[in-house]
Amino acid sequence: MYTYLFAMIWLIFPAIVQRQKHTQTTKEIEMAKKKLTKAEQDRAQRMQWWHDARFGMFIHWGLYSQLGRHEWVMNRERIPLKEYEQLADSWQVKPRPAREWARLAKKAGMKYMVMTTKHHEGFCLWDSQMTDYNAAQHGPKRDLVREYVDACREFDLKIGFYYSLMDWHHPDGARCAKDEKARRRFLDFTQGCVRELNSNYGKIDIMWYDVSWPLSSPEAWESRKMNRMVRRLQPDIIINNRSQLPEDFGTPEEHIRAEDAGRAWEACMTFNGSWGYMPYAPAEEWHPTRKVLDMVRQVSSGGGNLLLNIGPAPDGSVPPEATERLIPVGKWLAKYGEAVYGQTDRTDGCFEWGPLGQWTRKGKTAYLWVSRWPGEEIVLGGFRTKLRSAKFLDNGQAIKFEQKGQQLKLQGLPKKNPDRVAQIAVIEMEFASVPKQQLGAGCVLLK
Ligand code: H79
Repeated sequence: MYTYLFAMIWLIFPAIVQRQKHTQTTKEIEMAKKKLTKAEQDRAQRMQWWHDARFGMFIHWGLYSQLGRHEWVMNRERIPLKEYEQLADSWQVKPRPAREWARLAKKAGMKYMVMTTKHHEGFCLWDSQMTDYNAAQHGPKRDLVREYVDACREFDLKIGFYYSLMDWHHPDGARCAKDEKARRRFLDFTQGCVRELNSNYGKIDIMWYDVSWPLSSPEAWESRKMNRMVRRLQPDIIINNRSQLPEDFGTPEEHIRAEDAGRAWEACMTFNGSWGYMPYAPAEEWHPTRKVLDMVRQVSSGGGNLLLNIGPAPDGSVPPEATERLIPVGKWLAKYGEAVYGQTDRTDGCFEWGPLGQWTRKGKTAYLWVSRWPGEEIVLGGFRTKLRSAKFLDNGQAIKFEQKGQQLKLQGLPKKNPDRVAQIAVIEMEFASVPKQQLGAGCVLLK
């Protein structure tokens, strides 16, 4: 009997040890995979403020603003270059409009700004040595980038520079694709502009390249070299993905879709369908406050950012439609910002779609954004996780709840949506672990 037992242990023990060894090594491999490389750690550190910030203001302002028919007006209407160039001298700008933008951005709960230093039209808003087609030489006779940078600093907003690689004014902007000498000249111009922007204005936080037509590779653009220079001049800068290199973050445009997990992203959105000033857009085309807040929610629940655009009038003033909608956005964020700012986790795989509102999440804490208030009771189906507590996010008032089987009922609620700013009240719910809701299609879940 004992011999038999001994023999069994003798046989089984090494197998257990072996097995443990095996699981340890797989674990170790996984740990190693998860361990960030030095470069990834640096990036995570550099981008911490940006992730926490969540919400920024995009500014599209240039010669095209005078026409008010979209920033692509030169191309869309085939305006001859000589005729378009005259807009440089007719451009009149009021004193320091950037302060207005920055004040509004701050009030709206935005934490950073990105301004077009040069759009596709090729007109430079700064005092450039690379070309005299710039705001210091013509029309305004001022360095508008300097004013913008000063305003950002005054209102404690991080500073981003938009720079269009595509250039409709530079004589080599198109022929660089076909003529090697033209390409060399155009790259020297491009790199010279980018060097000036990153050398002359103190600390810059974001470099936001746009359209890289007509060259079709990062090699042709010398993007690696250019971005190495940018990082040498601005060690903490965050660079977008539009110089044909992935760099620090992705830039979905006019739609909100999360990038693959682990990849930072920022959705850039127009307010009314045009980036440049568009006085012809009817009021209905401007995103209402609730829509802006929904965009903020969408990016938060996907771990991304929102860069919402304003196209100022030619003199630099903010269109009243933007102010009217953004002031309540800021008021709302002042009440419910905790559901937005800071490290939010992705909600995919946690929650299902719901008719009364959607979610954001931080770890085990879920925020239900109730945009359709049903009255004194809210019923949520399919939760597999135990709810520990529920309360109103703005005033901390506790909410009674009952969780039985497949139903979670929030009870004793007010009859009407308690949020007076945008009719979107946020309920904070703390679960025992990361929440999991599963509903399937009918009353049965097919596994
Ligand atoms: O600045 C705003 C827009 O004017 C700009 N990006 C935002 C932030 C933008 N311009 N164009 N696009 C976005 C769409 C891209 C069009 C292009 Fe093409 C496709 C450029 C290059 C390939 C078609 C072919 C138009 C030019 C060449």
